Amino acid sequence: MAQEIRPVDSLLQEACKAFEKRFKSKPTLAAKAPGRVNLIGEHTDYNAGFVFPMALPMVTLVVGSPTTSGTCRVETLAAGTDNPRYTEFPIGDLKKGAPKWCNYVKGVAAQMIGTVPSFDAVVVSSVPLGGGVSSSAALEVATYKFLEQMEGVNADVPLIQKILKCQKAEHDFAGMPCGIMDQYISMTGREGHALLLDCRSEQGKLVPLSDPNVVVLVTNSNVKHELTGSEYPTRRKQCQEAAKILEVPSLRDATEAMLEAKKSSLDEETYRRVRHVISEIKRTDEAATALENGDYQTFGRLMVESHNSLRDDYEVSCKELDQLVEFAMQKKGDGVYGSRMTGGGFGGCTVTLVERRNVQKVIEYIGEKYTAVGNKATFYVCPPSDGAKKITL
Ligand code: GAF
Repeated sequence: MAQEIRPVDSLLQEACKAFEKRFKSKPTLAAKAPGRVNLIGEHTDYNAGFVFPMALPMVTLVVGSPTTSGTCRVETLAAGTDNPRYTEFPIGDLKKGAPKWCNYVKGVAAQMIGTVPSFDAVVVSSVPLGGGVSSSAALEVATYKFLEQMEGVNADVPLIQKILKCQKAEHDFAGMPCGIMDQYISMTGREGHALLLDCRSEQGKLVPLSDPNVVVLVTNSNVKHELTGSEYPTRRKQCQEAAKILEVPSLRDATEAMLEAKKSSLDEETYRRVRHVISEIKRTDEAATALENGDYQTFGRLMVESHNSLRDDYEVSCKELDQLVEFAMQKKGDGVYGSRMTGGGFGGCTVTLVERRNVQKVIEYIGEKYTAVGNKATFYVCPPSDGAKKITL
């Protein structure tokens, strides 16, 4: 069975109730921001390439009020976060530390320093944590949208600056040198659309994804391998060094011919990393066109090629993700167009494009197969949803 996605109203009620209980007053401001699933274009954003994500119906909410005490007081109700769930810190001296979940809040506040007052806040979320669907970007962007409503904060900051501030929060306070995709889509997603984002120009193009006969199925492998922390920066560095060797500003500018010409100057591993990036950027562009033309067969084929490239050349998949993709693709011809790992890798989720009329059968099939190999998957049928929004209380 697919997981029920909690309505925003119910999350909001829970957050407001918890706020009143803890702070003995009603919150005055609120904002929400979604997680994301990337349809195709993985590990291309930090290479100035294309990505093709959509915003999820699962969201993070921040409710709260400005205060004059100088001390921020924040509680989270989000499942799976590290303890303690309540913490205090001075707005005048923002430093990363424990608990980890609050670093995303502090990191964003640090980007608005001098303009935002201290605040009380409660966080609640339906975005699965550590599932590779950007629970961290959702918290950063929701925090930004919450804080920007406070007096003294410049509301005219261009959208791209807001996105970059949220990305910087993640770099500085979570130590994750991420690209721009997650914060961008969380801030700007649109209901019924995926977003083809050119990470060089930072311009996005909305592509309709609202065919009632097709659904996006997100499957959580419920595993997260510890490698994640170190492997991502390593990949990023390998790409930067390869770009130098190929004498291009970034791998976006590299071609297969250039790669072949420099093959002897690259070690075998780096060669494969570059091959992934070059081919993935091309696939992403092609996939967006296929979707625009309603050509789901081509889109699905490109998804599988993307997965294979991430598994073999970029080496960011894992056994469980490979199994989920394999089981999904066993239902090709029975409603499944394509499937792949999504996000940074080493666990988290897969994304599958599937006919609506067959989705329950496909869920059952994958679920049973995955249980038989000793794991338990969680399924979400996800309509492309809106990006971050202020909520009027
Ligand atoms: C993570 C990062 F945060 C993104 O910027 C992106 O690089 C992704 O991994 C891989 O495509 O989600």
